[in-house]
Amino acid sequence: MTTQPPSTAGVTQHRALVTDLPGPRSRALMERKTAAVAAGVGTTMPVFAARAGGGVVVDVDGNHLIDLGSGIAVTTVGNSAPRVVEAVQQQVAAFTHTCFMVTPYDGYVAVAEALNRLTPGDHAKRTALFNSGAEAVENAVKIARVATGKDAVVVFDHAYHGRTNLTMAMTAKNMPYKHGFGPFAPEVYRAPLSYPFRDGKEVDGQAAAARALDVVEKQVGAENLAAVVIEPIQGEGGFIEPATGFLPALAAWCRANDVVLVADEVQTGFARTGDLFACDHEGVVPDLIVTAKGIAGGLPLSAVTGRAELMDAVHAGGLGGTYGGNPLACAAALAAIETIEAEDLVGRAREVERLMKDRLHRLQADDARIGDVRGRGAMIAVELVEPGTTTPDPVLTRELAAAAHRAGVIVLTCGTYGNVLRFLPPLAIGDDLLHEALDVLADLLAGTR
Ligand code: PLZ
Repeated sequence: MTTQPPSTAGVTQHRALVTDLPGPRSRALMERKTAAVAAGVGTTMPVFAARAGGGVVVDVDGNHLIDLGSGIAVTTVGNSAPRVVEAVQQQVAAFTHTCFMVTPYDGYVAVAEALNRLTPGDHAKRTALFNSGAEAVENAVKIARVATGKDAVVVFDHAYHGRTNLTMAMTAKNMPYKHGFGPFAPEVYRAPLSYPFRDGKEVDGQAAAARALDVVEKQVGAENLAAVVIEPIQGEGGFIEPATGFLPALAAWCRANDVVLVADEVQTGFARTGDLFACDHEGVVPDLIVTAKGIAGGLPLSAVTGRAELMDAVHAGGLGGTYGGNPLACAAALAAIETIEAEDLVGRAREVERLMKDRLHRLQADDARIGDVRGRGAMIAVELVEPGTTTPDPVLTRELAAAAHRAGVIVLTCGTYGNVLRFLPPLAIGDDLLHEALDVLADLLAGTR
């Protein structure tokens, strides 16, 4: 139950198109973008944002779009959430940067304390702050290597961990993330995931874990392995929830074999999945947890939090970076965390799941192209297939997403096969907007039959 009405940052909460999408101002800006910005930096929609709040993004032509993307799972507390705005305004007027490694400040320490308190497990913890998800994943690997004295890293099929050199090696999908950018960092090995929709019922969580661990033992060897890195629900890979028991079995194996279990909760963290962290769902306690995105209400911040003895294994000066734990980002994070707790956004994410899954299951019941409805909390997806099969339908997925965009609903796609429509609404969105977005989707599905 929300204890106060969700914040809308002064943005009227409705969908309204006053031009075709993209409108003339967006089209003009897109021309400037093409002339000025590197072609490799793509955009999901050719529509430029002017302001945003609640469940709405307003574009430069005055169109009001329903936001089912949250800037890729970032603005979980809403865009320009009031506590975030106030905290950042105060901080920006006090000081913008000293570098924590030069003259530290209390905001960084307070964020570390909050993460140590909130992340799974009641053991002694430490936290280090960085800027991006990829940077934090890299640092988790650095920490695991020093702490174990071992080199190898195991990741999974369909994984996404970032675009830097080490994290490209860890990310599964070639296009667009890796193509032409090698050679990649060595000592990264890939194990099969648990993917219930594609595994079928015969491969339960235990069996899928045994399959993965067999690959790890035969092809890597626990005595060479520093870390197993996994997204508890895969994000870019297709919102894949492993079967129950998969994550606990991996965790038990890591514990028994002196291997650091790293949960990449960059996309799943901070109430997104209807738990504060997705690991909480099955009571899995990772040794290190990587967070970013939803942590700071839209400001760039990421973190590695974990067992004190692992985190403190690194020599002084071994972890850092000019901007890591920037004071504005820390102020925003403290305000975002306060918002999550004060407004029970974990509970709100569960309500969003119920509403969306109820509607999507009803759509699925008479549309065989919806092969699977899955995800948790406000991280929900449909996997689109050729009717009655598991053969991916990326063309339909692309068409539906493009049509939703033209209708003023921001949706994203994902998945190794490009056939997953995913929904990541901000938790400041109202039920009426969610229903309206799903009405649009239902009409579009009906129109493509
Ligand atoms: N780990 C689980 O989801 C970022 C990437 C979008 P950064 N996902 C969105 C794109 O096309 O670049 C992500 C993630 C998981 C790590 C990352 C990387 O986080 O903050 O983008 O570096």
